[in-house]
Amino acid sequence: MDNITLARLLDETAALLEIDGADPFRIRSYRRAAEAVEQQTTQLAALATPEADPKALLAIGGIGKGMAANIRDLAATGTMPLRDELLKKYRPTMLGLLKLPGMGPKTVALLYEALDIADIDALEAAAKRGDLLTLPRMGQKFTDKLIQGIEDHRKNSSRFRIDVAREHAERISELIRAFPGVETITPAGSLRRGRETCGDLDLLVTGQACEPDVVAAAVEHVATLPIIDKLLARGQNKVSFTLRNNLQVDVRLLPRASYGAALQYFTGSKHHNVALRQRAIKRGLTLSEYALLRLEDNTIVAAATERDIYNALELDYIPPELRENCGELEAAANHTLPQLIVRSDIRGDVHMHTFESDGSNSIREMAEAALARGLEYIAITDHSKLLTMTNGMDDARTLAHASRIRAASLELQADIAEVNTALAADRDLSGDARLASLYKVAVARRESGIQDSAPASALPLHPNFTILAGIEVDILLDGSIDMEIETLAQLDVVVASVHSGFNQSEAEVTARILRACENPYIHIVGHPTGRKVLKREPYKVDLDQLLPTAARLGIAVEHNAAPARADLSDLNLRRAKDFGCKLIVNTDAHGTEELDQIDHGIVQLRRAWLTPADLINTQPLAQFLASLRPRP
Ligand code: DGT
Ligand code: CA
Ligand code: CA
Ligand code: ZN
Repeated sequence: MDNITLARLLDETAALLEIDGADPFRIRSYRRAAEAVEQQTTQLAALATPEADPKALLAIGGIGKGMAANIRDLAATGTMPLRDELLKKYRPTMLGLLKLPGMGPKTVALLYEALDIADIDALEAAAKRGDLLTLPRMGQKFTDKLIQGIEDHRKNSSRFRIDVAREHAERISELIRAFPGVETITPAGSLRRGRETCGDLDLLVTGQACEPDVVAAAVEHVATLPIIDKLLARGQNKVSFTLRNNLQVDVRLLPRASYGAALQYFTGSKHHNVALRQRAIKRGLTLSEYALLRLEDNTIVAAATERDIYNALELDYIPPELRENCGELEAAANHTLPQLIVRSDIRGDVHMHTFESDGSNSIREMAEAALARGLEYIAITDHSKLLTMTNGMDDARTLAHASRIRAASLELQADIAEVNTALAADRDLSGDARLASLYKVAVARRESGIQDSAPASALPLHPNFTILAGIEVDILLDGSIDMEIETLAQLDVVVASVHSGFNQSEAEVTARILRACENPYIHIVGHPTGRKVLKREPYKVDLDQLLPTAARLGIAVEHNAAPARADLSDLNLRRAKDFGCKLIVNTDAHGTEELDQIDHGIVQLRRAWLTPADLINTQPLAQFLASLRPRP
């Protein structure tokens, strides 16, 4: 039994336990074991035989004595006692139901008990017949939502969110890189172009191991990777397989001499490639995945790098994010491609949470993490009171929190000065309990030689780093804001977002947000469409009304960089720019590491052809504050 099958059976057991109402810790132990098994780089079945050292399995994190016994049972018999027991009560297809929106384990158990529903098809049929209406708390509204949810699920389940795809790409690349002679692995296709979702992964591999005379062994290495669920195809220099989650991976191993041509070809998009080939033909050239050739004598014009190919076609190099055949060839020919935004252009991130509401870090921790990433300012914007499940703040708590934020900012600035001075004098502060972590950030920044664009940042830590006091208020169903104007007036940054009433009609949602915009203390409309990539359709806000209104009032429109949200699509970002909106990109981080989500945001901004001048948080603090909507 291979690792993937093992992991799948453990995961299935976890889901069945969940439906059975088992202890959450017990459920989690099976989930963790499934993950641990899947991460292994060697096949575990060999360690699970009676002859193998029993300690070998236990050495794996996430696998204890009981779980090791389960794995031995699974490897020996293809099943285990607990699984058999659960399968007497339930059917394995029921775990598919858990993937539907609004479908928890209790509902799944109820559906099975009452109506013998064990898979999505049966559920859909029952919902359409109106059978669910006989069950408690399942009215017409629930049924309608469910039918829509099933439809969305069918449509979405064949694509993967970019961050999920990227994570898999990195993990697989690591495994491939272990083969001697592999030098470079580049994700191509939609992942490289930065699309929000990927249909499959395209990985290009080059290096000595991929030269034609020796490639066979490298192909063998790839075709036997332990993460492979189903091997789909295996050719001379190509391996295709699927992972346990059904994500397809196409790996191509290519000699260095044609790497650029292959990278260009497999990055796409298809439409960009078609247009590029036509351009080649007009010049008596022919472009393929192997090379750009002269038609008359088949001599190679360019092949090793993408830049060579574009330049040989009298084009500037076109960044992958622009390759959608949306005018990029014309711009490249006329030398008018935009100077696309990059991560280091971002100076501030003004939408994030701490454990005052539903974040997982303190003000100081968020600030130090932002400093480590080279930011110059942040705003802490915890939730307001309407969001009770996030422990949202009322007016009094908001003001108390704001003064703590401002105190933390002043204290941090003083500490930064002390750390910078110490560093300049080669004085070690790592033993200082209060300054140790800040000192560590400073040392790391000095050593990595990160240079920010601001002159002040010649110092390891930006001396004027500022934590702004902000809030993310809720736009109520009628468009009012769940906080007093007097409170908002005392805050530096006010983000207003919709977190409820997703079923309102287009007219209702639009009027509601427009009314919120009339509140003169709102600076930023947070995640303005409320969509969740592959999970939840946007609420029906009419951007053709919202965007011009925001532009007229000077309200900034947020691109939420969280890959689950990617709130404004590339097209909507372009629309926002065309309407003259102030744009801002924020992470909405609920923990320090989520500050890195900014990368996903940047990719979408690049796909929208945006430059640093199109965003307001590329400006230094003073200009940034001045570009927020002025207070009455
Ligand atoms: P995806 O996987 O649906 O997210 O989108 P892509 O763009 O990654 O598409 P995929 O994986 O089918 O192919 C990767 C690239 O290979 C694609 O962007 C362009 C190139 N390619 C694939 N098939 C064709 C084709 O039939 N004609 C042309 N011109 N290019 C192709
Ligand atoms: Ca692809
Ligand atoms: Ca592909
Ligand atoms: Zn937020």
